Amino acid sequence: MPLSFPRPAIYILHMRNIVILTGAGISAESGIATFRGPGGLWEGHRVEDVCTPEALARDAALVHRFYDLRRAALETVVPNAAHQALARLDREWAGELLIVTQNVDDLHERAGARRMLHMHGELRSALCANCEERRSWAGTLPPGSVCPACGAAALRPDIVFFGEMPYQMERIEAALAQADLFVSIGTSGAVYPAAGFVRLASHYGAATLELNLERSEGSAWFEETRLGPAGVLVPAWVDAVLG
Ligand code: BJW
Repeated sequence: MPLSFPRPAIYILHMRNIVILTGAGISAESGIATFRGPGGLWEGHRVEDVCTPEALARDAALVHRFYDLRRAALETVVPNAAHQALARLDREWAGELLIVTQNVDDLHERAGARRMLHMHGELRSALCANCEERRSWAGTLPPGSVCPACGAAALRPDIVFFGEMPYQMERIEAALAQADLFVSIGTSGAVYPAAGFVRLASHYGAATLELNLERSEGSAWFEETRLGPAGVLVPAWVDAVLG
């Protein structure tokens, strides 16, 4: 179980390995809708209509169109202060750092973050359902698009649907096992395996911090929770860490 009180600030002086998990909340102030709650991305779409392998098989046109629209919408948004702050942390933090994002937008990398990965896929990537090759993709991706690697008409959005295995789980779990600090930013803690990272990190001895607009489903597992918009909380936290 987590400690009852936050560890003293001196702990920051001794930490070297940081793992950060980000969710839709970090991109909310850039104008990208979150998934759950009022005005959520799926308010007009039932999640099971757009985000399962079964839905893709049933109505590929609907699913591809949904992701085409979201890929196009990336052109209209820019990274916010929270993305910029994490990119600064990436540049200036001399210890180990891994930013694991559940987001399929590219705002972390556009802000300049490099030590990061997308565990739920990327809007600007296509996946071949036949040979599993992933490739950068711009513009629309109509159903039946041909994979340049294997020639099959099997390209689909490179999105991890419910029931599919998220990317790079071994690398994430290895980083969590080494982490001195695990920070979760703007995620509801409703979707596994990401929702379980806090317990894994705690189990291996990491301090745990949640930055969110409101308490997440897994809030009780964190040693410390700070509530507020990511655009305010994240730059303040990064300033404190870089001291
Ligand atoms: C702010 C803010 C601001 C707002 N500042 N904060 C029963 C029990 C347990 C698990 C399962 C179960 N049945 C099935 C499962 C597994 C399933 C699962 O978790 N289901 C749950 C619904 C229960 N998971 C899976 O299937 C995953 N695969 C899997 O488990 O494989 C097997 C496996 C086994 C063992 C090890 C490893 C794997 C795959 C999950 C794929 C998720 N894909 C999606 C879709 C992406 C494509 C798309 O974009 O359309 O990923 S679902 C969606 O949810 C998306 C997100 O990445 C993910 C998480 O959402 P997120 O980011 O937390 O957003 P929200 O909207 O939920 O929350 C926003 C938060 O921001 C809120 O907290 C706000 O307060 C906050 N916020 N504004 C700061 N300004």
